[in-house]
Amino acid sequence: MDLAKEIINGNITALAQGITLIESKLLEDEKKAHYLLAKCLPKSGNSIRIGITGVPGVGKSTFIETFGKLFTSQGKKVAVLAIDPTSEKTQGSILGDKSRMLQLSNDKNAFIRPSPSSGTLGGVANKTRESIILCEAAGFEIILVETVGVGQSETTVKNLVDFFLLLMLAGAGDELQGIKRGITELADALIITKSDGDNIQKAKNAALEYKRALHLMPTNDNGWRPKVSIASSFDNTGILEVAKTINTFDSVMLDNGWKSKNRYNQKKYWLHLRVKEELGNKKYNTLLADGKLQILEKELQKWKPISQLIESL
Ligand SMILES: Nc1nc2c(ncn2[C@@H]2O[C@H](COP(=O)(O)OP(=O)(O)OP(=O)(O)O)[C@@H](O)[C@H]2O)c(=O)[nH]1
Ligand SMILES: [Mg+2]
Repeated sequence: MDLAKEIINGNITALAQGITLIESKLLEDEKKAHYLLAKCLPKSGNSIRIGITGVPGVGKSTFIETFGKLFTSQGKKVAVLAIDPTSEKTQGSILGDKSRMLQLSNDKNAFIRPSPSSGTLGGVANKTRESIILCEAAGFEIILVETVGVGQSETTVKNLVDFFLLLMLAGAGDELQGIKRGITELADALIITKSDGDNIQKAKNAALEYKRALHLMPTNDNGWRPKVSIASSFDNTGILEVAKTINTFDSVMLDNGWKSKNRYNQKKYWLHLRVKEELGNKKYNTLLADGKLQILEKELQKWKPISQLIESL
């Protein structure tokens, strides 16, 4: 079977096999994976990539279930991927609990894949980055990347997605803490979760506080000011609004050229990070000084997989 062809035809079994190949640590699989990526890359990119983060228990998986169903009900294909570098230690990786996504996991227009389970944060996230390429080649238009909010991972995920959602709890005594920690600077939207039952007023208050605080901050470099809203996955409230916000964001950023510019910058980020992680800092600095990386940066525009470019060094 020609795996690339099958993936591009939208064969989900082939997609799952392709991702397994990408995640494989066997040397003989590495070449095959590079070949597969090279074939899929020209068919990739036609999607909205959305990162979803927040502390454990904030309601990420439940949100993704409701949010994902909204898109599939509109006839869109939704892929859910995850980044959890701690999952090898804790065994149960995020998304291990498919029970939180029962409906979505039975939806023929959805594809759910747990986090690759070991390695450095950069290494794990890089596998997810490559998986995104395969999902897009298979025709998935909405890519959701779930990650646990553990400091460093937010920056990494930010470099994988077009739009970054930060889920927060109201009344946990942590209002505005995100702002102090600088996470909110990464977020394109802040959502106060579990806004249902007795919690609605608390959620509204928290949203107000965030709005006030964010108003004082400068806009992002793309002119976007983070949106603050409340939502409940249980009651299915506030979910449609988030989707609308993201659709607006996407069309504005497509039109003004920011989306493609940002994606190219992200590719450069991964090229540099992978070279550092795979070849070491010393070699990286030499390559940089010799202008070799700058040449590879240009190659990225020709749909060359990063893994293949690094191999050529
Ligand atoms: N009241 C209420 N509870 C919710 C809502 N969404 C999730 N929960 C509950 O919050 C708990 C955690 O939800 P998850 O979706 O597993 O949270 P998570 O952020 O994915 O958690 P981790 O994967 O462990 O990081 C569960 O008990 C859910 O039932 C909501 O909209 N309203
Ligand atoms: Mg979860």
